[in-house]
Amino acid sequence: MSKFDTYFLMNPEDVSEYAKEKLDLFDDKAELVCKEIGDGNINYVFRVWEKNSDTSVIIKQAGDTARISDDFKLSTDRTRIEAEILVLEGKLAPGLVPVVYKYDDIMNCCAMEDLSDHEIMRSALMKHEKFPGFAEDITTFMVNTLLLTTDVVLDHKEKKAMVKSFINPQLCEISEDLVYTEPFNDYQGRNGVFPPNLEWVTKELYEDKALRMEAAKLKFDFMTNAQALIHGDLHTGSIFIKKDSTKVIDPEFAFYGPIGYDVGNVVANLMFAWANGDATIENPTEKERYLSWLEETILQVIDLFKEKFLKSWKENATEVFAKEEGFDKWYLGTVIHDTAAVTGLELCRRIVGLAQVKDITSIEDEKARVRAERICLTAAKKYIKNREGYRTGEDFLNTLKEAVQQHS
Ligand code: SR1
Ligand code: MG
Repeated sequence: MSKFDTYFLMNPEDVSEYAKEKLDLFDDKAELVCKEIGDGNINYVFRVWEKNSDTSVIIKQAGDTARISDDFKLSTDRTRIEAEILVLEGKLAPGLVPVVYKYDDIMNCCAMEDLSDHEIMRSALMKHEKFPGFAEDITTFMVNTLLLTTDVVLDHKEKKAMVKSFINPQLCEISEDLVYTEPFNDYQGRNGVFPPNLEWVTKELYEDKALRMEAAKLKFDFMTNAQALIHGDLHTGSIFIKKDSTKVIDPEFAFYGPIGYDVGNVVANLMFAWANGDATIENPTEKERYLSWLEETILQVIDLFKEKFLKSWKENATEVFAKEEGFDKWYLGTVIHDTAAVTGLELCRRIVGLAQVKDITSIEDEKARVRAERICLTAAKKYIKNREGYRTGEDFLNTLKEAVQQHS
């Protein structure tokens, strides 16, 4: 009998005990320290380390509601999804995710590699740090985990079995509501619009019928387009980074959905970093250097993704029609249109919705924050409404720059 034979939500002392009993990392006499370090909206994340040694581990546990609010009742199966996806992603994109040590389906927790020598990318970007290898790493991660799980590459019966195994209805419902519906129709009254922008947001988002129509179409695409096994929440808070290493974490929102959902999340969150830098860096040279690096990174995320996608398609496609001349480029074109749409949706929902981003909310000067939000939302509307016009990284950047011009 063990105290861990029946599920309960652990505190740090329980987690230390758990680590000693259930993992092969520590011996019985080890003196362990444990701290809850999670700052996400969903789960509890504990770091456990041994005093006087370098051994440490992360243990992530799921509760039956989201940490951000008890309104969200969630199946603890999300931890199984997260653990299995991390293992799969580790095979498809070696070195770009943490190593999983153990998944426990009773305690609904997962033990994994401690990445304390890395930093959460959003926090690093808010200190205006640059990561020259990021575009290369994240595009490899996306092409490998996304294209290699589509019908282009996998046997269709195997792919359908994966669709079934990674069905994730409750976490998908969160995205359906928070990303696709509520930024344009606050029907649950959960949005958190910055008061000085309320009138502007009401006119530009809630009252723009054409925009709501496009959001409705995109929501139905998100719910029905089982294209690839997507991460489902690939923002800069789901990425650990240091100068020479990128690790993607937190795939609990994973399911079979549109590829552009992941790519668009990366692009939008780089734009939040851009908006933060633009609003807060005072030294003109420093600002120019940081914003140029972000612009180049946004451009590269799109252009390297496209280049690697077509190369991988040539090397890995198995579907007969995938070899039809021009089909690869047509397919990729639709992925870039979806990417533009999701860039816009993510920009909207993180500014007006329930789950906001610190890049924007931490801008202290009221005028600067109003402007930063309007730049992002103006660009967002174009990405959503004109999504079929986007082809290259430069197209994405031009829209951001036009929005800046409009609010200068
Ligand atoms: C109720 S969860 C709110 C948000 O946090 C997660 O990181 C996802 O982005 C989700 O939309
Ligand atoms: Mg998360």
